[in-house]
Amino acid sequence: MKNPEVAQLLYDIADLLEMQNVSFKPAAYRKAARSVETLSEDIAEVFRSGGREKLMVLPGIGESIAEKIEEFLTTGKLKYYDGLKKKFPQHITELMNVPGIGPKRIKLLHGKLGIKTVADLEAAAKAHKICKLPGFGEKSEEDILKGIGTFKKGQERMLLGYALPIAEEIENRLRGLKETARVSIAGSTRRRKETIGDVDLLVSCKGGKATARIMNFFTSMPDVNRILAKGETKSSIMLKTGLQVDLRVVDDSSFGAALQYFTGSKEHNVVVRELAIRKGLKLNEYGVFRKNSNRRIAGKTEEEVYKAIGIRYMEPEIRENSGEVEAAARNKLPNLVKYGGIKGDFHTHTVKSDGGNSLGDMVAAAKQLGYEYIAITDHSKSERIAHGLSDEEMEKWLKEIKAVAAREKGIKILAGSEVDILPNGELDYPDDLLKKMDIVVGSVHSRFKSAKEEMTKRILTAMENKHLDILAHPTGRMIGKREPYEVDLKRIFAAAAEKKVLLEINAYPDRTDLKDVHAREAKGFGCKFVIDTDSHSTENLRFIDLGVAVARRAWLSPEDVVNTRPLKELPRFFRKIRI
Ligand code: DGT
Ligand code: CA
Ligand code: CA
Ligand code: ZN
Repeated sequence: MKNPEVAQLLYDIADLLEMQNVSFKPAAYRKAARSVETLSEDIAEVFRSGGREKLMVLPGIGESIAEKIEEFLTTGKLKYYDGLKKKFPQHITELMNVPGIGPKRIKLLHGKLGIKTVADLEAAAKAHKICKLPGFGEKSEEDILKGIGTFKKGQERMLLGYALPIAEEIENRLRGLKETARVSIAGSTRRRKETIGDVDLLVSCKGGKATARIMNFFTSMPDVNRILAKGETKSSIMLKTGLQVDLRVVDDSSFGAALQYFTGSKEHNVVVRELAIRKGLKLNEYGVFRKNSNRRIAGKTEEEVYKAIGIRYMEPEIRENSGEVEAAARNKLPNLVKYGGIKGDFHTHTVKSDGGNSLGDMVAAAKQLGYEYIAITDHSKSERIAHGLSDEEMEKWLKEIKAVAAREKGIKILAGSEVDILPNGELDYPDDLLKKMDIVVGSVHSRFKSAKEEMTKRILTAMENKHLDILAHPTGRMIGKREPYEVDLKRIFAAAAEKKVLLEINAYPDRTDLKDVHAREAKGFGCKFVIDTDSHSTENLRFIDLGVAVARRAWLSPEDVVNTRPLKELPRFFRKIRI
């Protein structure tokens, strides 16, 4: 999968161009980067199958960028990029990835303090050298240190949305080998945690000799950068994308026990093992054994392992020692939302604002997914960078969407907007315009650093507006890029339940906002949810399962999530949707 590498290259070019005060081009490169980053197919494969022309079919990729991607894919280098970099200190692109400092400040820090790397930056901040520079203060120095923290966290762990396709690709390759019997992803990837430290894979093999062949195959895959360890039963590799993958090979009779063990979490395993001991049993990665006789009573499947200990099988997403073992013992496990159980998306963008595809493309893609409905929610006027629509433009756009909706038979198209929640809590369009929308999604997109009370009031005020249907990405975080804003979530949840404002679980890979623990807490307040992709292209619609994963980790049932409901039930949850 070449996508992360190519996307990073395009992002870096955008940053470098921005540092030279070039206009328009940086935005074009960022759009292209996002398009590649979120592509489901391997970009190298796209290129192989149809050359530069095929690349140019992708949203946001024109001839000049396609040419550069081609050069990078065929030679592994890009002259244009190397040329741009020459004009700046060596590690400039690394510094650009630290949230909170932009091109101008980097130039200044380099000029005044000779800062070249993130390590330099951290040292200078800790030595209080930065706060003394013109235009900086104690606060901005603190912010830089926080930004470095966010950056480092982001370096150590990969987003689930990017790690999962890579893991699944390797899983499929292993499954294709004649030597393997059963193959599964394990660890945090199987539990669908929002970020992944390393990917764990488990296979069982047919016969003893097969082990070596499986390991040889695994360590010599083309995307391996380094072999970290290679043994009979365990190997570790580092992929070119910087992701570590561990593979364990076990006997097929122990596959269930090994899968249970290596799926974790560690905390879940501790509790399950204690329970086994209390029942006079012993549990390890080889099976469940009677303590006295050491006779094995289970191990082939996970279901069998849990059953032997006297509890129900539980889905990997809830194995976090947060009450699941007790629930399983009392037969009180939740009925979790299902992958593939979503019937529509309430938050999507088109080329009308900052999306990469047309209304027609988005609708066709939603139909392809078998959806019953899709809401088109382009940005409101204050979102200048995202080409938000003025009152008049939005009014006209709603009419256009509704005209298309009236002709469309295969899917219900809802005309709406992602409307900014302004700093004073007002929505970014007047009420008589909001009234014309089938659906209103409200978002905070500015002043992320407001004090907690101010931000809380801002959102509570927005929820007073009876036109608001959905509170989008309620904490504003972007994993590895931006910390959540300070807000009193308990008060937000209480108000959302009371005002019947739906809370979004935004499925976009670096958002997953609300996150698992917050969504679970909100359910306790009686809140209802929607799972949305915030798609900026047709490709993004498939992120929906990342949102379903969050909902499952939050113990949500289909009853809690409005877009598991068929179209005919939507009027129960939205004031203005008519069917
Ligand atoms: P990660 O990689 O940080 O995203 O998180 P995990 O959960 O994938 O952790 P990892 O890769 O260190 O180990 C995979 C699983 O193996 C883990 O979820 C549970 C199991 N495991 C690893 N070490 C231990 C241990 O010391 N005790 C127990 N009970 N289980 C362990
Ligand atoms: Ca792991
Ligand atoms: Ca591991
Ligand atoms: Zn959006």
